[in-house]
Amino acid sequence: MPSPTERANAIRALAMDAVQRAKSGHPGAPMGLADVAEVLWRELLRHNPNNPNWPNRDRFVLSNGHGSMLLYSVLHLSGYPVSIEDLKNFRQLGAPTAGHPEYGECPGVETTTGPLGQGLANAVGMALAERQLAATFNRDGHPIIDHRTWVVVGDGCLMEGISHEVASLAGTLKLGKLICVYDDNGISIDGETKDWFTEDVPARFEAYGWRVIRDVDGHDPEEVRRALLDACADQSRPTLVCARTIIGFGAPNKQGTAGAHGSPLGDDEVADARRILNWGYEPFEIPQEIYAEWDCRESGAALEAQWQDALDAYRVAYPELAAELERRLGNDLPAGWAEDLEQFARDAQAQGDDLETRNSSQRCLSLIAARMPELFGGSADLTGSNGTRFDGAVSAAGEGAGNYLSYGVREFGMSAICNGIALHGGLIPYSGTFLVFMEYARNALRLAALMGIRNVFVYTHDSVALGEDGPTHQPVEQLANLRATPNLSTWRPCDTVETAFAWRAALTRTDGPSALILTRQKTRAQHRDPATFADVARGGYVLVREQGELDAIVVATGSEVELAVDACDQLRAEGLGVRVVSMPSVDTFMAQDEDYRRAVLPDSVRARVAVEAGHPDAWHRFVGLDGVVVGIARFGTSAPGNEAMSALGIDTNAVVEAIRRVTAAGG
Ligand SMILES: Cc1ncc(C[n+]2csc(CCOP(=O)(O)OP(=O)(O)O)c2C)c(N)n1
Ligand SMILES: [Mg+2]
Repeated sequence: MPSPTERANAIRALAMDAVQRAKSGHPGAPMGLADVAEVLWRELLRHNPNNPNWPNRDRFVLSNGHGSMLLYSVLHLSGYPVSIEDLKNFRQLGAPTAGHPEYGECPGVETTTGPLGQGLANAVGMALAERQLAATFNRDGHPIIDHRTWVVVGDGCLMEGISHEVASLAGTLKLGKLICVYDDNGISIDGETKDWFTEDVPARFEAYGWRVIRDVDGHDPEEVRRALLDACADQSRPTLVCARTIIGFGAPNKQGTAGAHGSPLGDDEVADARRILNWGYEPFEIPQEIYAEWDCRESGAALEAQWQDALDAYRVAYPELAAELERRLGNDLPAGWAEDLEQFARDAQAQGDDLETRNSSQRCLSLIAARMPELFGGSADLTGSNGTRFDGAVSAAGEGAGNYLSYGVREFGMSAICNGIALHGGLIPYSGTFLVFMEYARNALRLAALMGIRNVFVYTHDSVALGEDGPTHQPVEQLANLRATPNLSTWRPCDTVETAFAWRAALTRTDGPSALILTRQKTRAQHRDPATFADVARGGYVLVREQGELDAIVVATGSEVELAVDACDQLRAEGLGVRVVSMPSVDTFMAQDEDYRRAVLPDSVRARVAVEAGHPDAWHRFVGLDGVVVGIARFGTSAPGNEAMSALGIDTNAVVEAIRRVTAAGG
């Protein structure tokens, strides 16, 4: 019978062979972590290779995503639909075995990892989601949601600041079903970490309130088993298991050095490693008896079947709760919320109240949350400013069920935690901060877009008009950055009506995140033609139609829409036919059919102006070389909001002047 080491050597061989064949990749971490993975995946992880998405499975996150061959190997060996051909095609075009694990590309990959540290944050989000769902749905004798979240981190993840943010919060929240294994190998790319990473990691995690299991020999399966079982036994707080490992274990010359980290070992070294590991098989050859030992399909099916039985019993005992749970796990939104939100928009249109769009957003949220219990909100210590807390929100910081979390001043951690919540399923996260601090969270937003998950980012204080806090807080280039992010839908509404449409779009969207860009200051409620009301959903529409000839078009977003409308009114008196196009969502508008886009922005009219209190460059796609963009290409200034706007050239006069210029130019 194969020994644990032989089973682990299957991972080592697959990792070094796949990296060798791809001529690139990271053999070191998989070879170093093979013994840990062998115990965890074969004995402790509760998963079903036949149904990688079984809702009550344990979650596993490889935060050190460069070790992707570890994950692909164990998925293959355990019986997931990841074939030996897939491993041979590691890192090749179209293969599910991408350089770093990609969510949605490979069965069993729970999240996209590679940007170090974020996997740990995703795992915190998953553990938090599990606890919330358990608190909501479990009843005595019916622990229908009950699973662990496992995450493996390397030195790199723990050097990254985000690990501090999220480990600190996980400790405070006492996420007891979160178990983190630290691949403590003392090596990162530049060499031995003793010159740049010397803090006492166990003491650091203890200070966060974690339980720490120190000094585990990561190559001794017995010790690893004991540590992991021990970690499972205490659910009062998260656990860090510090596993000392040797990077590239088995490669005679490169093990224990950065040379094993990120490049193929080389043919000779691979051959020597085979000898040292006593692995006498050809590349990609795994003997049947080792496959048989790894195969988790039967045990996994049994685990899921047990849960299905429990679900049947739960359905009988709590039919309504069970139906609600299944609705949420099935990603079905509750009936009626979108219609109610549209009615809210119609009422807002009729009432015409001038509001800060952050305040409009809060009203939308209160309406939605009352109908959508899976909504899970929060803010990075700006709850009041962001307007993210809805009526009746309950704190999720305690043991009981909640739907709102104060994440503390942790923008990046919060955003990546929300990715984890979205990935877990059963909850729909949104989170708030100031637009300018989006940058702290930038890469989590990018990963949400890359993964195509529903996660809503609320960014308030959206321009220099926020005023006295000055240039450190006044966003300028952020909107351009958001709009340049593939698969992110960005909305900058001008009033309550557009804000309601933005929320509807963000929550209806299932294949990617949305950013809602909201004002600190009041904006004017706009009049709309009932015939075009529904066009708000198209992301760009004719808000004010020209009288007579169409002489010029002004495109505006958010708080600048009212400047465009005022300019249009002023010029109408002079006999100029100006059309105002409100474009709250450029990406949504660009997704409309060409006929619609041309009807809004007729090709024949080249006299065009765009106005937005942000960086102007991107607007030239709409106004062309003949057009003028009234924007801000410098940092802001500390002054009351409207003074700052005027000082930076964003006011009605500037728009009027710009229109005069483009019409005089004969466009
Ligand atoms: C945010 C981020 N910065 C830099 C990198 C590039 N990078 C990949 S692995 C690595 C070193 C990681 O060291 P460690 O986690 O100890 O991995 P090991 O060498 O032990 O496998 C770096 C800097 C990255 N993937 N993500
Ligand atoms: Mg390391």
